[in-house]
Amino acid sequence: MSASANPTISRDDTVTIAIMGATGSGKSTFVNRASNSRLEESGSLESCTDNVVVAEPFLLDGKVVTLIDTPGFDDTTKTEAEVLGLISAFLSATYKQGRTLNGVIYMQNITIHRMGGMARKNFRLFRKLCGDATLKNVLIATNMWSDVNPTLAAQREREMAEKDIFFKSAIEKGARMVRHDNTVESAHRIIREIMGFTPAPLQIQRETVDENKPLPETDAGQDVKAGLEEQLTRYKTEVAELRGTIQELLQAKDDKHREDLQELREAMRDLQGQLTKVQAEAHRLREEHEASRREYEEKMGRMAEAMAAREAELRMAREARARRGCAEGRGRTA
Ligand SMILES: Nc1nc2c(ncn2[C@@H]2O[C@H](COP(=O)(O)OP(=O)(O)OP(=O)(O)O)[C@@H](O)[C@H]2O)c(=O)[nH]1
Ligand SMILES: [Mg+2]
Repeated sequence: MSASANPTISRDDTVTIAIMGATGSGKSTFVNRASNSRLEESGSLESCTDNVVVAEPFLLDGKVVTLIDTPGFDDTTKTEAEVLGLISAFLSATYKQGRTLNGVIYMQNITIHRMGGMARKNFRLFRKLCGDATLKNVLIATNMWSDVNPTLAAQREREMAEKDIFFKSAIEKGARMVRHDNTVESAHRIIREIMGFTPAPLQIQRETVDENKPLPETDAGQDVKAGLEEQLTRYKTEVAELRGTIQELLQAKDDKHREDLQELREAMRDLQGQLTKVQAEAHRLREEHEASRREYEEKMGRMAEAMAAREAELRMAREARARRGCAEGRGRTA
């Protein structure tokens, strides 16, 4: 028997799919539906999944399917740079172990009527992570259809597909939109579509592993870096302006400005707090990425090994079942 024909050692029967999308878009719910897992779902405005989480592998059409749940770049507890660090460390650790994703599902809530700044940024970073060449392996799964009037939802779906601000350009380059109605059948239908794709590395995997680029120099890393630099410039200008106003009021030595001064000083403290945060974030991305990358990659490497071990167990269980089935069949025909 050839290696590929032996289901206990074949890797051709492995399907790995990453689920990405904005926070609260329904990623963990999709994973739970599809794999019968119990990953935590969010019932509040706070983000829920703040790490990369590997779901229990499950069998679908004889294949071993593993879904990877991820945090959104707009996570409320982790910064964009941290989320990018986590996702890219997981993707490079698994790629180094010879695993290539069969596809990526980008979850999109159909009830949103505006592609706000955060949503746009989330999708832009997602695209930089994937790269144009891998968009053919991307399904944009719209969900929450039951929460909105069907005619309106269908209209939004069309808008999302046809407007530049949404997914038009990604669709032109190979991504496709599919509907998910929050049932197991719907989740499995989407996964079956992905099973037909040819696995391909994402851009971030090619950049960090094949080209050995540090994270801040990848396309996605540069995007995050540019965003931080923009924020830094804006905060610095605002601090300078506020300092000037405070100085003017102090020079006026007028008691009637005392309350204004108090408010301005508080605003200044807030602004300086924000500025310090952004500076720390920019520093982390610039200086500490190597250390955190190593740490993340070691952790993610262990996670990837555990994932492969669980898949092997599932294969063995499937084989044992098949052998039992054969023995029972022989028993019946004897
Ligand atoms: N009606 C409806 N609600 C959904 C669907 N998918 C998710 N939800 C609800 O949306 C909320 C957020 O879902 P999650 O699965 O936690 O979203 P997430 O993308 O994992 O969020 P983070 O972990 O914070 O990034 C939960 O209250 C879910 O019950 C869906 O298809 N239909
Ligand atoms: Mg989640």
